[in-house]
Amino acid sequence: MRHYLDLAAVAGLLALAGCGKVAPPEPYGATPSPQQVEWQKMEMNMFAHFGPNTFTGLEWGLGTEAEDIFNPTALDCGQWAKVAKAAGFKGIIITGKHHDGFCLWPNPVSVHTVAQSPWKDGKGDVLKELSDACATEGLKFGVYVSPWDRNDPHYGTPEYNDVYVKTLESVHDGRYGTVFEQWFDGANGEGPNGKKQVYDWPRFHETVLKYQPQAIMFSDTGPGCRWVGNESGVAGRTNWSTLNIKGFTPGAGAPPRESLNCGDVHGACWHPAETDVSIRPGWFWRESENDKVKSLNQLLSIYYTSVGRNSLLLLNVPPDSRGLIHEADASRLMEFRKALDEIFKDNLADGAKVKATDVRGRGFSASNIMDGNYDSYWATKDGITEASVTFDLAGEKTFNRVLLQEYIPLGQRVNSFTIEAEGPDGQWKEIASETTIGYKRIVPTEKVTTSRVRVNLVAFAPLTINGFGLYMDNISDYSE
Ligand code: FUL
Repeated sequence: MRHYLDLAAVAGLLALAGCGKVAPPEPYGATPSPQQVEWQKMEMNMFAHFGPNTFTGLEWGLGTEAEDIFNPTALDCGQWAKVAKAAGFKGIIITGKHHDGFCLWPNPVSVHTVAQSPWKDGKGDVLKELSDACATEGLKFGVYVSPWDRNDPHYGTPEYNDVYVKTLESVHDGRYGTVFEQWFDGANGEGPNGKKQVYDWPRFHETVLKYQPQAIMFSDTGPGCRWVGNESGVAGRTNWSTLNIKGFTPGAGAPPRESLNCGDVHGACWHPAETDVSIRPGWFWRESENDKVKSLNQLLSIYYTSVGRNSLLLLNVPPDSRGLIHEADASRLMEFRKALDEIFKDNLADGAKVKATDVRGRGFSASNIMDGNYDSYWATKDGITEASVTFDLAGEKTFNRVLLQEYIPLGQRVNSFTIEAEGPDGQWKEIASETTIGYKRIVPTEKVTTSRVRVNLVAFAPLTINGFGLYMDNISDYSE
């Protein structure tokens, strides 16, 4: 009998628990694929522009460069990967082929490649060396394969699309392992016959996905991620990861710069912004620019206007003519890493008591924001799209950066928010007023000392917030 009662009690408890279970909010609008979420979590990747331009000093090679110009004296992709890893990048994207058409791998459909160069007696393969080095360091490997080709004689005719598809195949068919990102730049100049190429984008995309179904494809119109609309490292202060692409194509037919920079509210596709910018004035290495590597302050500012504005940062660090990342760039990257670690080491909101004006129910409490688990978040009830969350800090804290994260697997929904700090008089004072959050938003504020912070949010659907942080940046002078 006793035994029977116990079982009944347990069953009752289980039933109660079942009743208390609350369903998560419905996804809102366009949502990311699991690969796009993983990609966004990478936050910072390294771009490596390398090829004939590294030896000629040109930005856009002419395509007529002799192959023997490509002859790095000490190429060491292991060094690139070690520097990238130490700097905190999660992947490297290399210009396998830039507009001059020279291929850094022995592309079987081209006679303008490393195989025709004196480097390693024509037996070298930069993509092989870099993909192996990335694997050794636990970095992801990606490629830029320029559709525009100033060397290929077919360029400007339908045959070129066949050549380009075969070119893509020889990069993506598995010989270099998994490719996390394919970069399609939009430049589309004239071919040798004076004609512009009509690109077969659907076929290009199919080709990549056939071999690399997980690959994120970059272009002005996605489909994996979008260009941010400038090369200065600045995503929109308002930045939706959604974009409308109907009627647009990469290159000359790209969406307006404003859309690329800020996304489109309620846009039909999930095309998050990728901010590509060079650590040097040019995309390729030049001896004359060794003293023009961006300063620590500039790099930190770029970090805030890219990663801090719901974008991934793709920072170009071009290897030099030896085939190494130059000391000037490498040491600046180490300063950058050190500064980021210092600024973001201590989340001054850790240990805060979190209270929200609305909670969806069991499993969605406000304290989820601070639990460090990406997939647990605070959510509000259906119909509740405006709410405030208050952080009672573990004592008085001084900060000048506020970090917020939305749970993007369910879409991007916050449309505006304000941040307030409680003054010594008990009065709330607004310290920031902004629009979007997305995957990650870092808001600069004045230097504030307080023990209570409140965030007031307005969204298009129930709120889903999974991260909050307060940090003190004593290093950069960044403000908005
Ligand atoms: C552009 C190119 O024209 C530049 O040379 C550079 O590679 C940049 C990242 O993409 O489309």
